[in-house]
Amino acid sequence: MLADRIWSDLQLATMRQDLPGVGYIDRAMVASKHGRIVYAGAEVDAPSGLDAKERIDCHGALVTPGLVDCHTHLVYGGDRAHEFKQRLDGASYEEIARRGGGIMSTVSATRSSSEDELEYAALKRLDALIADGATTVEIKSGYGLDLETEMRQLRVARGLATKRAVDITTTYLGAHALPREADGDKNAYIDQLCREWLPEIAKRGLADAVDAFCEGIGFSPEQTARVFETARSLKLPVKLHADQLSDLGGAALAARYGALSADHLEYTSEEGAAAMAKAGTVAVLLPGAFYFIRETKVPPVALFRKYGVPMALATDCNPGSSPLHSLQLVMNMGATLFRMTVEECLLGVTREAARALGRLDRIGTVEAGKDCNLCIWDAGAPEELPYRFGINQLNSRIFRGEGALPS
Ligand code: DI6
Ligand code: FE
Repeated sequence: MLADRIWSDLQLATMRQDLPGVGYIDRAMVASKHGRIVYAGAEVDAPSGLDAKERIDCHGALVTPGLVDCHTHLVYGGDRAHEFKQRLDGASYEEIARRGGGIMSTVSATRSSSEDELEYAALKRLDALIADGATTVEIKSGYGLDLETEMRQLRVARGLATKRAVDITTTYLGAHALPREADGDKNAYIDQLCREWLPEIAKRGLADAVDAFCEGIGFSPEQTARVFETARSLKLPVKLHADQLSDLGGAALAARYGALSADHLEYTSEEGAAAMAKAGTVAVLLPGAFYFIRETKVPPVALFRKYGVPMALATDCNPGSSPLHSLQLVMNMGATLFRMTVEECLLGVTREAARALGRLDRIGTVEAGKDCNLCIWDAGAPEELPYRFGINQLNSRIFRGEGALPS
């Protein structure tokens, strides 16, 4: 067969499920045709007659799948650096919120931003993620909280895929916070979301999934369940911001609705972990938010291991609790803050993140049939990726078979 490109002399961390750990293959090669992988494996096992129009010698570099950021809030107006400064100067979160700050300040800034302004700001953040190795990025709405602005966020998010060589998936997070005009009536807000907004967003095909913030300062388990019922009736998969600040049984609730993922999970109980394992719900851990809000309760990684819950890692890139734009740093934080193993950190930003998006059929591992999304690293061993921080170890990034060649 004549492929388009062959990358040879790789140390390939395939992340294949049928191989242990990171699915490591030494002296490997990858061949792509029309953007898809046609062969990935040992050079000595390559089918005879496999050749390519272009061959790239990678001189023993480590290669992984393109990284997958499965939880971001990338599209929003303004920023919250001034609040960060106020907090360092001694103001409490509550004081800042009372002055109209916190999540509501981002809602105001997002509502008053045009589509172009939102896109311009989002592209800067997206470019940082791309330069760091991301080839797929999930983006949530949730800073509009009215139909028009939520749709604007989702349209901008979808449009980013036409501006950059990257896959975007979108998530409707209308149940993120209660806007001022709702006058404190969370039930009425959820009524309107379920009756009018979510069906409209589904009809327009603007969201690939539906999320909610189940928390004292967000929405109750009952309100969350109503959102999930509506999503299910519209055939949209669900995921949940669960057990971030307290244990409201969010993980078990997500599992009950067959959620793709439950995210944060600092306060998840043993029952929650067991329920997630049964439902196949991925645990998405977000060390950037843990670090930035100085949380001290670590998510129950040992329980997730015990029950066999797949663990993903993501940036949670957002202006309030995690202004973080690097999956490489996320790997390091997964290791240092959550004591995850090297294998768990690498799988967390590739295969398990793809699973959390319901996209494992197309991305997340390096094997024949999948999109040819690769990261070629200035590293020779997998442990080098979570080991160094504050340095970009990406040599080149391939998206659907195309991209910069290694230097
Ligand atoms: N959990 C978080 O950490 C963020 N949203 C959420 O549901 C906070 C978002 C913000 O402060 O803007
Ligand atoms: Fe989040």
